[in-house]
Amino acid sequence: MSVVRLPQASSFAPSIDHMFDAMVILCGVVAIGVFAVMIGMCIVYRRGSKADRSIPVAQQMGIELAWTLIPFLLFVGIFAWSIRLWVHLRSPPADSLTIYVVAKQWMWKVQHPDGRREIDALHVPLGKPVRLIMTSEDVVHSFYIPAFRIKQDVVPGRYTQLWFKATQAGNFQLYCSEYCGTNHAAMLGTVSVLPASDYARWLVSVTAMTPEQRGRQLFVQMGCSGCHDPQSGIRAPDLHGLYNMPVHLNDGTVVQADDAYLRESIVFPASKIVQGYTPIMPTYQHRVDEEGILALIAYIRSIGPAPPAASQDRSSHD
Ligand code: HEC
Ligand SMILES: [Cu+2]
Repeated sequence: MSVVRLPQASSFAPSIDHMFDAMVILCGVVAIGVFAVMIGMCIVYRRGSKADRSIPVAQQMGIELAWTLIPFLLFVGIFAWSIRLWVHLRSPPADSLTIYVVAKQWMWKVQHPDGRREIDALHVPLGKPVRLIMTSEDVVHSFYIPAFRIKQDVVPGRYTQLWFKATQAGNFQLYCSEYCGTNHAAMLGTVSVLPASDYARWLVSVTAMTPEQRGRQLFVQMGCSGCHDPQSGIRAPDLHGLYNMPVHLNDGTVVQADDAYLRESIVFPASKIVQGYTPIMPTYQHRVDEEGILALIAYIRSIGPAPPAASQDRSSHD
């Protein structure tokens, strides 16, 4: 359809618009059909008209089957179509560029993998899949880029993700679309899509610490290393190679050390205790903000497999 509309600036936009158009057309056709019959009946059977008002007989199997099966097939068709699209929308490609987003009343804070940070702005490369890992410092917000046709709630205490591939260079509006307090309407940002070479230049135009470096700094400053570095005298699990591995807990269950688990281990260490350890780790809730937690997780993820000498625990985990 050639209706005036927002730019289709991501790889999702055309497929989402097709689906939307199809549903508008389908609903329109049904509505027109229903209203046409209604108005026709009103005219034919108006008071005083000579229409035949005898009670119609016989069941008409053909018609009943048609009006049951056709809508049924249409609905199932739409369901199958939207599920395919949904799965695609929910599955970031493995080679995506990961960018962290922390929402806060009333701003968007962005952390790039190479260390650059920005507020109320998001620079992304053109034509490359980008995955956003998002959380909130306070209330529920919602990250919404209409030109990309993507929207996702950003929830405190939880990581939600979103991915897209920008297909058009330029600036696009970012909104918060979940009412989040007084200045909700001003919680705006600009998404700038840059051709790959401009993006690379933009990234290095300011030198900053990477999340891993910042995470290591916090890990030392906040005393984590005093317990967790392999050479420390205190009995605490070695975090080398922990990321995404199964962890045996003292209640006999096994969990995966994903981002959510690591966050919980830092904020509520007492809620899941690693098998064979005593719960001596203090909570870091209110002592480190969401950006700090993301940096700590980035650091833990970066310290890959344990150096052979320090692999006492992880190897016995499975
Ligand atoms: C007083 C010592 C101590 C300090 C300080 C400490 N931890 Fe811990 N940590 C432990 C112990 C003991 C465990 C295992 C028991 C448990 O699960 O609570 C643990 C568990 C963990 C786990 C789960 C490990 C696994 O194998 O599943 C993570 C992740 C973690 N800590 C990260 C941190 C971070 C990040 C910090 C700093 C912000 C920190 N710890 C500070 C002692 C400590
Ligand atoms: Cu908001």
